[in-house]
Amino acid sequence: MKLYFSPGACSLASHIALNEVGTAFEAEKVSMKDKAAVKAIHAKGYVPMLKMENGEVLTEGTAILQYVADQKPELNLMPKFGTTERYRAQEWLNFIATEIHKGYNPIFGAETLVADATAREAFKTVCREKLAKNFDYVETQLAGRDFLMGKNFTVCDAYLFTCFSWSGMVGLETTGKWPNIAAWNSRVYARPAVQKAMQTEGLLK
Ligand SMILES: N[C@@H](CCC(=O)N[C@@H](CS)C(=O)NCC(=O)O)C(=O)O
Repeated sequence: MKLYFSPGACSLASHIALNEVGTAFEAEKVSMKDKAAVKAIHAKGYVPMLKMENGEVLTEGTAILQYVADQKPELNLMPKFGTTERYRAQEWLNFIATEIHKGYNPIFGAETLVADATAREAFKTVCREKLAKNFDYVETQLAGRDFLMGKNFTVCDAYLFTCFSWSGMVGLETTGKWPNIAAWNSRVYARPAVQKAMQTEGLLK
C-alpha cells in the first residue's frame, strides 16, 4: 500500500491508522501547490489517497480509514461489520468529516471566500463558534471514556485528533475549555503510532 499525504493535513489520520495496523506501507509526501502532480495520482486532486494492494487508488478519508482498519480486524480499530457498534463508529466518522473537518475549511479559505477584511473576521468568528459547539458536544461524549468509542482506540480518534490539531491555526481557543478533550488528546498523542506518523511528517519539534 502507498499513502499519499500532505504534512499535518487530514491524511495524517490515515497515516496514524496505517502505523496502528503495522503492515508494510509506503508514505509519499505530495505538495498541494503542485495540483497537476496530485491530480495525476487521482482526479480529485486532494489528500488522502491510498494506493491499495490491487493498485487502485482509494480516496475519501472515511473510506480509507475503514479500509485500513479492516486489514486487521483483531485490532478493533473499527468495530466488526454488521454490529451496531460499527454504525456508531461510522456515525462518528461522518460527524467528524462533515461537521468538524469541513468546519475548519471555510476559515482556512476565508481570504478567497470573503474579500472585505472586516466581514472576513466576522465570518471567521461565526465559523469558530460553530466549531466550538461541535467540540462542546464531543466534550460531553468523552465524559468517562478513554476514546470516542469507549475503551478502544479506533480510527475515529485518529481522525478527530488530526482535525483538533488545526485549532491553533484557525484561532480556536481550546485552553482550559474542554478538559475531557484535553485528556483524550494527550492519550492519543502519546500513542507510538501517532508519534511515528507525526515524526515522519515532520510535525514534531
Ligand atoms: N472529501 C475529502 C476531502 C479531503 C480534504 O479536504 N483534503 C485536504 C487536506 S485536509 C486537501 O487535500 N486540500 C487541498 C486542496 O483541496 O487543494 C476527504 O474527506 O477525504
